[in-house]
Amino acid sequence: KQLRELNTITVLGFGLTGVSCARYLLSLGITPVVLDTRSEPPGLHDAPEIAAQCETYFGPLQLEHLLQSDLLLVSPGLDRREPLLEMAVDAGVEMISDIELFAWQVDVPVVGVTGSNGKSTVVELTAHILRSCGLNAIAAGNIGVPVLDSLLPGAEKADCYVLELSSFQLELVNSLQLTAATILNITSDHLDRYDDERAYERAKHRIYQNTKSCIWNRNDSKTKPLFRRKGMQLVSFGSADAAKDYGITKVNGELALTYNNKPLIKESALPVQGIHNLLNVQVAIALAQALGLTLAEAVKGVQGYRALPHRCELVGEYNDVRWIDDSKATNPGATIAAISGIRPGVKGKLILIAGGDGKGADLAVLEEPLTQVDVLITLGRDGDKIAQLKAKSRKVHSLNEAVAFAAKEATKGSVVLLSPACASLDMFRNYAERGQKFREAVEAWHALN
Ligand code: UMA
Ligand code: ADP
Repeated sequence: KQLRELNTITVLGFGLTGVSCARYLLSLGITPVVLDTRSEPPGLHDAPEIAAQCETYFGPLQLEHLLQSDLLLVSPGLDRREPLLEMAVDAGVEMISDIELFAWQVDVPVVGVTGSNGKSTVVELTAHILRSCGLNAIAAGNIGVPVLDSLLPGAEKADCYVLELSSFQLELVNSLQLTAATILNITSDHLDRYDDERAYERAKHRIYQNTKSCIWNRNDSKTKPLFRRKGMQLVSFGSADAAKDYGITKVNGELALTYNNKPLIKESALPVQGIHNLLNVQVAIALAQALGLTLAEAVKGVQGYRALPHRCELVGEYNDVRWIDDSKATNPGATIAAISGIRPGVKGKLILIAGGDGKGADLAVLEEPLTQVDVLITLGRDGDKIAQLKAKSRKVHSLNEAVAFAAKEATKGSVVLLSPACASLDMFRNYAERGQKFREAVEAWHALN
């Protein structure tokens, strides 16, 4: 596409994505108009030099700014159901995401990962495998690295990309050609941004639009491509063994990954544990294979991977009680995976700290998994909704209070798990800050007691 032929390109949103869009356009000699509904968007402080080179309007959106655009680059944080945006679409203004602009320019193979949970783990692990085989694989997208940054002049040339794609980003993608892509799982999330679950699922399925090899989860039929285009390959993974594709079996009482029924590697030889992580490893191997690695190279490449922080991370062990930070569990699906993954190894009590901003999700799906929890501690805006699901629970107002109560309840062999099933934004800057505060609270309590 000839971007330079367009009169006005407007960047909507001036957070991480907006800044990277504006920076990229400036590098092409194009001066964009930049809008953000916030009067002081983060980009103003993080990249004042970019703001200074653009025409900027911050504060409530004005329709005329949208209608004067030949192309609108919309940040993922903006709800497309916003009436002014709908009016602009109706008036024929083209609206794309930064991912779509990236797709217009990229000239090396790209694989994509979406799903309600496990995206970042799979993206990092896949990139790790590829790099261990000498490929310069760039991990980008929703993981926190805007895709266009890697196309700036002077940026290191990638051999391939592993993109984490959120449903918000996928809504505005049409021409991304993926060598392989996966929907890891679909559980309730982001219902504050979608009219219903179907709309969220449809956004996720856009990842298969122009994909050669679609990697889907046999445990979750919602992840299977809705149609099979000519040339499209289907590859599956799942927790049961299968004659074809990736599975899991038991070898001498221990879980092992399989491919076409043949054991590949045992769980104890992997750098991540728990069934959900075994599924993540299967997908990372499948993505790496789609990019040309042999099965043996991909399996070997898993070695040396280090799990990301705040995902079932052990942050302390005191008096035979383990404290686990799963702050990244921002929806019920992730918390259910944590409870079922951790419960079998708990000899004492399983103490769960949950609650926060539920984002409109149906928290009632936690009721059955909560029967496996011995002590429930709730906090945050939607903490009460979780508390209602269990006969007995303790409501607290801070993580310090939660840690103090948990420490008193814990017996030898217990596990205290922070896995909130909710976003953190009602009480913290983000999930990472929540996890960090948890760790600090755990350390502070044990320093004093
Ligand atoms: N916002 C406004 N007005 C605007 C623009 C944004 O109020 O005009 C608000 C949004 O409602 C949102 C916040 O600002 O609450 C951030 O939105 P943004 O579009 O500016 O976000 P970026 O800083 O560009 O970060 C985005 C992704 N954020 C979202 O999708 C909300 C980041 O994913 C991603 O890492 C980054 O682009 C680079 O690609 C974060 C995320 O929370 C981790 N993603 C969601 C998730 O994983 O569940 C989808
Ligand atoms: P995402 O990028 O999709 O948020 P992460 O890898 O950051 O995924 O993990 C988010 C949360 O989901 C963590 O709490 C983690 O323990 C949990 N999780 C990781 N992989 C899976 C999976 N395959 N299924 C369910 N939950 C998972």
